[in-house]
Amino acid sequence: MADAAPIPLGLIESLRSARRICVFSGAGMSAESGVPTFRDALTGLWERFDAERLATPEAFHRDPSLVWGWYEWRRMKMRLAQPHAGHRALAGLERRAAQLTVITQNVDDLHERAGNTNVLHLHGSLEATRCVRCAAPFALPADIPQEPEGGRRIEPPRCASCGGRVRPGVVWFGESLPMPILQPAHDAAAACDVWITVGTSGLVYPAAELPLVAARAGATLVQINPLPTPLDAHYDHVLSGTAAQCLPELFA
Ligand code: BJW
Ligand code: ZN
Repeated sequence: MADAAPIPLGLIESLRSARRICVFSGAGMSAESGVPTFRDALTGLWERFDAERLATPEAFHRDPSLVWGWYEWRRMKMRLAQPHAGHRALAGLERRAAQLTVITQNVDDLHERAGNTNVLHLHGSLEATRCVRCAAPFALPADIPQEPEGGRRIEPPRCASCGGRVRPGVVWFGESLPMPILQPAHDAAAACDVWITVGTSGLVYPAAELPLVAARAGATLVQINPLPTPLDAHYDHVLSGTAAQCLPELFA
């Protein structure tokens, strides 16, 4: 990847005077930690596994061991991944900024492992499994599944209280985002001075609306992505580079 372009002076000034900052991350944020994205031509999970068909309640109902096996494979990849320089730059920013809210679509915990404490997970978490029937939380075993290639069927565990199947604690297509997370994310978007989108294609709703909430409220909008996205025209600054390149430069 070529060096990223220099940071515009106007952006440096906006960041210096900002009191409330939101960072909105997607799969591209975790890509340089070795977690595959969803829709990129080169690394996208969904090229190989057709996850648009796996990440739905209907798929889990139809073929639970296929879906559970896929999620166990991803959980293994995420546990083996480490935060990169971009995650660490955001942890440093939280220590300095008056207020930083990280709003992430990612189901990994790389922001938290880097040191951020104010993180809203719009699409849930891979580790927060629960019973499909009674919603009781299920404690996953500490050891990680070892299955490098994915695609292996694994029967989901059963709930200790009702015997129902255990499901991943993520938000699938057709399911509502959790209001206790979406509402504060919306409030933070409407109140921020600077909004920084990192590594999302901006195709999945309602998450994709949040940058527009920040724009309507008058925030300065920044996009970090090595590729163009359909929403580039809404941004004040589009930085063409990766998360691990641009974030440490922005917050050096
Ligand atoms: C880098 C990089 C590097 C690479 N550095 N960058 C309104 C309009 C149209 C449709 C809808 C709508 N409202 C609701 C819908 C339906 C649906 C939807 O949005 N469909 C669209 C696909 C059209 N939404 C829903 O169903 C949502 N629920 C809902 O709205 O409930 C109410 C309702 C129900 C029914 C009907 C109507 C309303 C739920 C959405 C849940 C999404 N879940 C997933 C799976 C989570 C679990 C899991 O992980 O398996 O969330 S889908 C998947 O996509 C995952 C991601 O969080 C999400 C976003 O993906 P992301 O992060 O953008 O990744 P990519 O791969 O797409 O992009 C990566 C980007 O990074 C690229 O741009 C790269 O260039 C870049 N990149 N390397 C920086 N190093
Ligand atoms: Zn149960």
